[in-house]
Amino acid sequence: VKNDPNLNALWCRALAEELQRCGVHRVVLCPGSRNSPLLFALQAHFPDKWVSHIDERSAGFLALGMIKASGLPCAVCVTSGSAVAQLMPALVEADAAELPLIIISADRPWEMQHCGAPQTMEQRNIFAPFVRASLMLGEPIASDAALRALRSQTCRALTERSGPIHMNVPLRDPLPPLPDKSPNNKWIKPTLASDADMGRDNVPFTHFSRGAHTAKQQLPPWVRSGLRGIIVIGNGEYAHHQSSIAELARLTGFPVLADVASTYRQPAMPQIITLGDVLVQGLFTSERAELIIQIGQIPIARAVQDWLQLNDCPWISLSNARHVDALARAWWHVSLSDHAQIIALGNALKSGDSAWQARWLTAENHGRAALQQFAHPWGEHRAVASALNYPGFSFVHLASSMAIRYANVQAPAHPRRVFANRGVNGIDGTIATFLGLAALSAAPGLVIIGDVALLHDLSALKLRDPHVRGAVVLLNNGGGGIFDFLPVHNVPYYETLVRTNHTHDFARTATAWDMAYHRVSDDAGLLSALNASVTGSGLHLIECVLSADNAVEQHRQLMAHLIRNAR
Ligand SMILES: Cc1ncc(C[n+]2csc(CCOP(=O)(O)OP(=O)(O)O)c2C)c(N)n1
Repeated sequence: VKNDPNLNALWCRALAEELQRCGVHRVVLCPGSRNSPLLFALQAHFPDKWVSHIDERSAGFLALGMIKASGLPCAVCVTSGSAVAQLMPALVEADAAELPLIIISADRPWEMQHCGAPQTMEQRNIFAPFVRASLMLGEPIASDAALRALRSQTCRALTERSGPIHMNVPLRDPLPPLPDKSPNNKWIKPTLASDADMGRDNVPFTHFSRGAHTAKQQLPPWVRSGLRGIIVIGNGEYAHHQSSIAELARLTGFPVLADVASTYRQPAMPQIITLGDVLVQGLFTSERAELIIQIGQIPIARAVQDWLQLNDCPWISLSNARHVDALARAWWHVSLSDHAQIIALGNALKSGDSAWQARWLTAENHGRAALQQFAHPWGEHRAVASALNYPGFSFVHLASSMAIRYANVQAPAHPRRVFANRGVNGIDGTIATFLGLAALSAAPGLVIIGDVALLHDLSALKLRDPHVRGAVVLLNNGGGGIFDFLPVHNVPYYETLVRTNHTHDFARTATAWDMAYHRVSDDAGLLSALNASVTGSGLHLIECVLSADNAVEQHRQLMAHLIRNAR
């Protein structure tokens, strides 16, 4: 990769080298002519760590899945024009969830801007509200100073605050990495100093330190031991902060209401409450906490949100930059990265009211026993419970809408990771994100998804790598079932305008995408299809045929049973 036949190849090599040396884990490459110098350079610097895909929207979500699976930054490279705009859905999710999605867009040079040149639009700062850094490069220049600046600024952008970044890279013809034989070719490779040409030896060109934490704050006077406290954790990627959170829980003894995709519902974590939704509507309805610690996003269950707000007590928000305080309740805010401050907090709060803590844990145990004993009829809860409890899947991805809500009740604490795109709660990109997660996992994966979300992202199935194994469990209730739970279901034209009822034939979808297909309408059928997907090869589409008529009633009956028994 040292020989650069033309200036674009040199420029893009320097860029790709710094991305690799700064720790970018995978690259997703979308085809185009303007970005072809970037494609070749990235492919050369990420051998075995690149994948090519035609649809930029899915490519963005694929990279997002890879970031979630690895905990590392991943990049997506696109050509100029509308291709760039296709990355917006994955980007807004990455922004809200604070995930390091690195967008690299090729652009036309300045002389082709604002004059009607083909495939050219305003790309500079197009993503400004959603990125932590926008590196808007100029056209390549074969000079030491420019190459050093390219390397240094790339390093800086990659070490800005955690979250997505955008690099816009204008390139002039001749584009491909071929020698330029045209008579007016001005580029003859000058003798460049080796650090500008080759960078430093396998380390980032410039190391940027993230800066020291703010001075330690004095704890407020209301932080004291013996309190009836509670910790709530919303869905999100908190794996980097798990030891701080677990230590805080251990020190305080507070019950931890952990959402299904909060990275905390793991048996190794202390005091997990999975049935917070049930307990706040039952045993604890009229009881109040003396201190609330909210970690990350607000909890998904509306009942938990409502109950929390009834508590007129101090509220601490432990969060990263984005999820500071959605309910505007916090008295005090501490950064989730500030391990020392979190431990100081835990030490000052230890130990909470032990009788209160014991009652939450006992009610949780009774509730889980009642959940297991409940004779679930065939329906959405039954399908989700069977899929979640089926052994052999190495990770689970949950679609927004009802899949994650049913799973929030059904999922026990389990060592495997549970993911969901809950930054902005989109139903888009669910399959592509799942395939990004699956690309980094040798064992079978499971995605549970509604029919509308699957129809929304069918083109992502093209992404399928032949090694991907697992199951797409489709909850087919013929439209957006979540809306049946809302008052809107009584309004005329509801079924056409909101629920968007359909009779799509998913068997034909499976044939078109060459997937093994199972159509199941009872639990035995589902279990045998799950078995086939865990033991067989490839990705299986398991369509659960569900009635649109009884989901709301079944959910209410289950919740009533759990509320009665979780005491
Ligand atoms: C990108 C996007 N578009 C629209 C919505 C609004 N929305 C929320 S749920 C939903 C219906 C989902 O239906 P389905 O995937 O079948 O799941 P179900 O509601 O039946 O569980 C829609 C359209 C959204 N969240 N995201």
